[in-house]
Amino acid sequence: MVSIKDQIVLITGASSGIGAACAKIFAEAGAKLILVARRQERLEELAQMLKGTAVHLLPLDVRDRVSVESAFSSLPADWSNVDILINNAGLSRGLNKLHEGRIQDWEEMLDTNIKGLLYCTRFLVPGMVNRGRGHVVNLGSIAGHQTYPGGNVYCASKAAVKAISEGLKQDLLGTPVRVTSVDPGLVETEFSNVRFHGDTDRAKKVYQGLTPLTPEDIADVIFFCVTRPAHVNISEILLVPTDQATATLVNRI
Ligand code: NDP
Ligand code: 8X3
Repeated sequence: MVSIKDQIVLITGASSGIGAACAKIFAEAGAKLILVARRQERLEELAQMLKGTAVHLLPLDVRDRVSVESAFSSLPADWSNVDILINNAGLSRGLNKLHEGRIQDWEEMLDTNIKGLLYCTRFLVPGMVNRGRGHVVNLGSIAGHQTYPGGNVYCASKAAVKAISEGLKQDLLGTPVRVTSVDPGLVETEFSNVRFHGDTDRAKKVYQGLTPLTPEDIADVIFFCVTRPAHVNISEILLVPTDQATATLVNRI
């Protein structure tokens, strides 16, 4: 098992859900954490909770290429050699039929889930290649494997993440830098609340009558992937709750 102690782990979307759970598991293992999200106060609360861990906060919007580049290139010297990039920031907006969809929602999903992930990857991976060490973990989704009604643009964004992970792995062949796509099914986080623009009752119904995955379940799998020996690359993991067979086939009581 590869030791995580003192490795620099940059997590996007660390202010909630899967990203926050990743911060906790990597903190317990002694990593140094760079935490990225838009909600600075949430990042500060998390850093407070992780007292004793070296934490550097980068409150920014991953859609803003200039601020991503400027924040990453101005990291202090003892924070600049990122070992593990967890491209987790992402969201869905709406569950409308494509021909009735809100264009603003589409742009937000595509700009965050695809372009934001690309900016972070583009700015950090060259350093990994130069240093001869590194691991990129992308949060894909079951939605990148199977399109479901109303999922259209969100599913497309996660299908793009799947293609980008595969492409990056191919382009990094011959270097020791590893690429993993972690593709969950239903995980109870703020995800559905964001998808339904704050309609918490509708969001709750997504997980009603079944046992969803928890953010900690996903963090656990990510931690497992990055701690495998250097010659092992787990390319892709699709994980679903036991109550979920496909994107749309679930067992509810
Ligand atoms: P949450 O809504 O709980 O967390 C999303 C995180 O992304 C937040 O920290 C949010 O922070 C951050 N984020 C969103 N937009 C931006 C942005 N423009 N710039 C920076 N950070 C941003 O959802 P999850 O934890 O569930 O989602 C994490 C990832 O997992 C996403 O990529 C999602 O698509 C994926 N996923 C989720 C599944 C689920 O069922 N929950 C299943 C499969 C995949 P802030 O708002 O502070 O910027
Ligand atoms: C999140 C899982 O099924 O809601 O990516 O799209 S799903």
